[in-house]
Amino acid sequence: MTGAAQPRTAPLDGVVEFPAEFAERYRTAGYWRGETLGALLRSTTARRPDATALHTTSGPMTYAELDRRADRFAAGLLELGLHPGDRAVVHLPSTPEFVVALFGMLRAGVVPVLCLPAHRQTEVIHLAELSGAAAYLIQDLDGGFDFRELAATVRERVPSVRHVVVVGDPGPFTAFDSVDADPRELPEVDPSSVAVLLVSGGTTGVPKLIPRTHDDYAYNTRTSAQISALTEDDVYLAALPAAHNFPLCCPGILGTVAVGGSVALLTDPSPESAFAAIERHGVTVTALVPALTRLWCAATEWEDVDLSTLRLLQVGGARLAEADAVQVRPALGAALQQVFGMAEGLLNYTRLDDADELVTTTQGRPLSDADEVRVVDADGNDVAPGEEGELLTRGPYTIRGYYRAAEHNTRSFTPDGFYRSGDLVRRLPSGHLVVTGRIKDVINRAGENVSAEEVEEHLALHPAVRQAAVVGLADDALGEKICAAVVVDGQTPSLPELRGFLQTKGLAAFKLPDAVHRVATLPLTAVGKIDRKALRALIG
Ligand code: OOB
Repeated sequence: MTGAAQPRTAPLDGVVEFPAEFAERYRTAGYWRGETLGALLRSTTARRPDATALHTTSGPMTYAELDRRADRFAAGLLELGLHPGDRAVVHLPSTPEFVVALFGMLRAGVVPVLCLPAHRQTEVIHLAELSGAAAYLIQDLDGGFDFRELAATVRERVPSVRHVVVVGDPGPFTAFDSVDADPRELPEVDPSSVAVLLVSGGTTGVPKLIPRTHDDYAYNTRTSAQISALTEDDVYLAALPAAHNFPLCCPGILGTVAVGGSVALLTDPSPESAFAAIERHGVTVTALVPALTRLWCAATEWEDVDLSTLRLLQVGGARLAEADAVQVRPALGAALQQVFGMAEGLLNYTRLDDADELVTTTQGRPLSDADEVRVVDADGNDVAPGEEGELLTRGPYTIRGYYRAAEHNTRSFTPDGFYRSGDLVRRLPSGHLVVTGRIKDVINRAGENVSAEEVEEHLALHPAVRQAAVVGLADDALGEKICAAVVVDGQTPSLPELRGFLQTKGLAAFKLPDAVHRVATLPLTAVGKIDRKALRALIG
């Protein structure tokens, strides 16, 4: 249904493009093949129309059916009045509708802004405003939360949002199932245009948007699939939220579709529900954060299930302790693959034929020969081999700038286009990286990135709080827990009170502090910034 006669999608404003000589190099080397993500599904469907694309609660959905539904959804979106190049905030749990909507949007040239299910009002309004979203896609209810109420607020506060599309009972909005029209000629989507806007963990007050192009994301997907040896015989379980880069594309859902395998989706990654899904669908590959990995390994002690189909467990998002890494094979019977990635681009994988020692003690090496990685000291000079430093990177699938964030980009990228990851690493002679810490102030709580500044900003709104600072402290169960230090007038608000207050401000549950400490003053650095290192020592 791609019509050559249709106009090409116009480039989005506020995107930092790859410099021409790099784009040229990546094309010539064959990293960028001029393919769109919508076409990925098309070619698998042509090859394997009757194979199972998705396992749904009402049975298997074939590639032919997924392809048809994606086309009908794309046509339905255009009929609704959306235009190629429009943005739409997608706020759906991991369901078949997520996959249909994603491919439909990719084919219509409508750019999805991929919110995580746990995001709430603050994040959604910010992302809708920043992207100038024309539509907001939600599930009616999820985990006891009514997204239609949130949608009403979003519409009120963000005038660009003209349409709310609801999976389930639509209330006053548009039903997902009604976004359905006979396939029509679809716009020609430029492979170098932005395919998706991913949401960053964020180092500043609010999340940033990460523009990933069809070309770069397709390369990311295809090569990840090769590294994980994914084939049409694989059944991939999306246990983490589908909107996250890891289960979406590393190789995840998109990688599985690219090779013609089957995808099973999970909204609850607890061992009980995940193990049942693995047994039911014969899952071969899945991806987890370290906290869940530990939980799953422990649960094999009491859950009596057959996990023998599982061949590969990918673990990433936060540092996996060696003690947990060595448990994976004995407990789950699957090989371990560590993945150190970032939505901004660079992915590191341990390889399937790496020695056990590398797999359990490193976070892998870059996906591509064209990934440029530098490890630098505080002055930006390369450290000696094996020494710790900040990871800077540039390459065929790493962004050159956040979306509509010119000022921020001058800090997050070097003048020659390297992304400053904020991660501290050591590089081994084999090229494998060991993540040793982070210089940016993002707290990694159970694999979720939480910006210290964002929580601080909200805490400071409490009437009794004069000043607030937030740091992550090591925690056995969570990796890091969120600890707030507050300077207060009068009585110190209790932890439950502060959490309740932040929730009324619309902060997502995973960002709420796990502990609160009263301090007389906050330690400051020489230039007057909060000295988190000193603070950690104070309250840790
Ligand atoms: C993944 O992506 P993001 O964008 O949610 O978070 C990226 C940050 C990294 O900069 C690093 O600080 C941390 O999360 N991280 C790890 C890690 N993987 C990510 N820290 C230590 N060890 C690891 N294995 O989290 C992500 C994206 C794609 C694949 C996997 C993870």
